[in-house]
Amino acid sequence: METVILNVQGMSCGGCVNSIKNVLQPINGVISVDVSLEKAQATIEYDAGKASVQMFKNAIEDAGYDVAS
Ligand SMILES: [Cu+2]
Repeated sequence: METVILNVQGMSCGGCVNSIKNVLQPINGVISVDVSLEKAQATIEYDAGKASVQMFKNAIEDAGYDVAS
């Protein structure tokens, strides 16, 4: 199991937090998702054999937010 922390730009409220959780949790291989509005971060535990950081970035960007590299 791997853990990655992504810096997410553009979140302004709890609805944004839920939006990001909702796009990350269904990705195959994602074990847990924690999103902090205060830190502007998403912490994702995942199985690296099934999911990748690039998939998470794409999902977050498709939802209308930006991921700082
Ligand atoms: Cu919001």
